Amino acid sequence: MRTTAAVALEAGKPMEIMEVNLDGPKAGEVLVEIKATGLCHTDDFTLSGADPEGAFPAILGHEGAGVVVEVGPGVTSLEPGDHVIPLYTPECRECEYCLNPKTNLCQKIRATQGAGVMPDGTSRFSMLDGTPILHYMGCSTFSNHTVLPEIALAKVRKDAPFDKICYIGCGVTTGIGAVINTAKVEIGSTAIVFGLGGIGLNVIQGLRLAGADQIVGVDINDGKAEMATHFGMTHFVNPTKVDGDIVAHLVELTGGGGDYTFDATGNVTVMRQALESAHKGWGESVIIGVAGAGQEISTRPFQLVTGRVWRGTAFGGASGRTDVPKIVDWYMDGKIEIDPMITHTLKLEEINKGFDMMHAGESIRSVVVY
Ligand code: NAD
Ligand code: AHE
Ligand code: ZN
Ligand code: ZN
Repeated sequence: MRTTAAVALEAGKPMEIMEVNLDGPKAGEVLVEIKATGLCHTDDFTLSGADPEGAFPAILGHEGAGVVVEVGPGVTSLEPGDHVIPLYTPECRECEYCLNPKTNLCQKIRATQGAGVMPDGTSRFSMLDGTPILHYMGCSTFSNHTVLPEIALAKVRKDAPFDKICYIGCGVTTGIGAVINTAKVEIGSTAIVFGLGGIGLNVIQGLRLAGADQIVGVDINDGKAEMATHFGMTHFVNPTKVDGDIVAHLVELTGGGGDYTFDATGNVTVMRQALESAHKGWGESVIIGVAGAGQEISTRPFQLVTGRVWRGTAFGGASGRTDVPKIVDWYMDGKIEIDPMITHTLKLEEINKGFDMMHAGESIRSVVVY
């Protein structure tokens, strides 16, 4: 079939909207009509050329929701008409990783997914002249139709709005899951969240859900404070307006440091600040942000010797086929909020404008509706 997609032809260039060929689903695969997709900073990171795994031409996008159109041979858990959320972290339920409750990082298709192809080593997308186009994070939600492995789709209830629940495909689950699954924050905790964008705001709402007492938000953009307060932030700090050392300031503000701190910026200097503003003796710092090729984190080992813990999280530690339908229920039941964070709704033709607004700090989440 033919479908319409935003194609990333090369790093650092705007995507181009074009008709592309899409082959039907092979064994174990599913054709999905994407109804809506969010724009995550990770898409921007890959488009910029900073992603060591970035390869072009590719169809980016990994935060979608849609409807099953056709299933390939052997698919048993889905049928046409089912509503689904694509999973860049699949859940095969049989690999060594899926069988270990300590991780959500299913490795069943990680190698081919990282190479931009389906599990059989080929792409379903091509240009009209036949040139192959790579998949991205196994999802490619910047295409109106896409093909995914069955194990990379969460089946969700049919009454949930696509233009909101698409955000559960990355930002919502990552932020809330970092608090609940990865940090396992306890009631009454003190927390510091660096970066109040599409991920950091969901960390904040996760902290409120978990019953944290003090929730400090840190961002260089004052414009992010109002929304963060709505979601549960109790104190805002703009590091560009702090006299002296930001870590010392945060340690004083929290009475010794955060029980839990989170990086949702992707900036390695900020990651160090997050670690060092965790409480001596027990503070845990969770890295969510993704840093570019060649960038490294550092700190004095003494910071760890004296009891701070440095950890990271992917997709908020969530096992997607199991957890994502539950998070959709939380949204539909009013336990979590999504709507205010979706500040802009765009057509596919306007997708590059969405990334411009992300760069300018004007948006929280932009969502493309097909
Ligand atoms: P975003 O652009 O919406 O938000 C980033 C925020 O960080 C902005 O508000 C910005 O003003 C702030 N910021 C930038 N530099 C800062 C600094 N020096 N100090 C304090 N704040 C600063 O991005 P997002 O979509 O929220 O993504 C955040 C990060 O999380 C990105 O690196 C993204 O790639 C990553 N991410 C990781 C996962 C995962 O599974 N680990 C999932 C989604 C996103
Ligand atoms: N390709 C990058 C790594 C990017 C990365 O860490 N991605 C996160 C999800 S970000 C979603 O917005 C992730 O899931 N990581 C686990 C994995 O297996 O990729 C690089 O540095 O090579
Ligand atoms: Zn993402
Ligand atoms: Zn698995």
